[in-house]
Amino acid sequence: MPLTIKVPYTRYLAPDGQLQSSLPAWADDPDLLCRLYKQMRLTRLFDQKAIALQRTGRIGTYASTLGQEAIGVVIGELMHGDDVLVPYYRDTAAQLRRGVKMEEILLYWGGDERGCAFVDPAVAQDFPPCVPIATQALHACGVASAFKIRGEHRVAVTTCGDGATSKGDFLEALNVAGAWQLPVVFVVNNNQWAISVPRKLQCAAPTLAQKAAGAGIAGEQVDGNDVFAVYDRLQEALERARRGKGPTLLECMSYRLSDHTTADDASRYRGEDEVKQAWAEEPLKRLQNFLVEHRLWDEQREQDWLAEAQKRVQAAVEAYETSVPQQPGDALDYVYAQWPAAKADQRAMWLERVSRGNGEG
Ligand SMILES: Cc1ncc(C[n+]2csc(CCOP(=O)(O)OP(=O)(O)O)c2C)c(N)n1
Ligand SMILES: [Mg+2]
Repeated sequence: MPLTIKVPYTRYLAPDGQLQSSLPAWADDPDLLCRLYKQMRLTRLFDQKAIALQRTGRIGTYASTLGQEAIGVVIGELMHGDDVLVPYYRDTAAQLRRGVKMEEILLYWGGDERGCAFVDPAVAQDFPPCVPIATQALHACGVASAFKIRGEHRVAVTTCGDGATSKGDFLEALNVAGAWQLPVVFVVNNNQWAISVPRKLQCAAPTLAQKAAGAGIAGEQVDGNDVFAVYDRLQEALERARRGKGPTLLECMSYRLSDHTTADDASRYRGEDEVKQAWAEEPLKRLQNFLVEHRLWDEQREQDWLAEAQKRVQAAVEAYETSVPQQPGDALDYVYAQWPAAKADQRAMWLERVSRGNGEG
């Protein structure tokens, strides 16, 4: 018989915006709730713009965060300035709320190294998005080890998808986090798909959060489309880590409403009914319904904020498009602190080919 592990699951807000249970005390703060909503709305607008920029050849491949805004916005809202975010490639929402500039995110997806060097000092120590699956989980443990050795009350937060939890790197990271009791929080964005592989083919365990048990750390699930649930449980996980009480794996149940990236066509491998159902449960409309019903938001505020958000996104696009292009050598310069002598020929060859207009070589 497979071992059964009971994993806590938290949801306050049902998909229609109605409360399922009474809210914790921290939620009695209209400014906070409106701020979370506005940030989610802004993120969605930016995300749509990024896809449009890719479609018109102005950035490269882009991984949309559509439908998963609650998770990222709450991460960005709750982390302290001196915590470190070690994100994956679907973390536009968290990065923006942390203070990464929209034009920096566009630079990153436009293939420009400056999209990895955030100018705001508040996020200067955050890592750039990690594309190799799950490797960032171990990097986060390294960061958290440094905090622990120095006796600093800081937390490393790392994110990944459901598919990433199958990787050795992820399981090794959980293990070391538990063994060394590191101040790290693993946020799993379970959006039900790893490109074309559905969650149920990815792992036989009923939850991904229960992987925490094997490492001796806390693990739980939340409705990742319910901003209240994510906030409540992440807040506790961060505080636990900050007080030296150990790491947490927080599995946030959500859905990837978009294609995997702009290089994908999800209609080839998943049915319309499933996507339709997921739209009925998405986080932005859910929070909006709640706010409107509690008279904290209305159509006028929505229109005013949309106009302001459009302005911000447009200004970022202009800043991105008018930025002076990097030198070709910059594509290599950040790979090593110092370019190795043994690879000097390769560098020279690259620069020579680029100068002949044959950069792909
Ligand atoms: C080490 C490695 N192997 C394979 C890939 C190709 N790849 C890119 S995204 C992806 C699926 C990841 O799915 P999941 O972890 O669920 O994250 P999601 O994209 O759904 O947010 C794979 C296999 C990669 N980027 N890195
Ligand atoms: Mg996934």
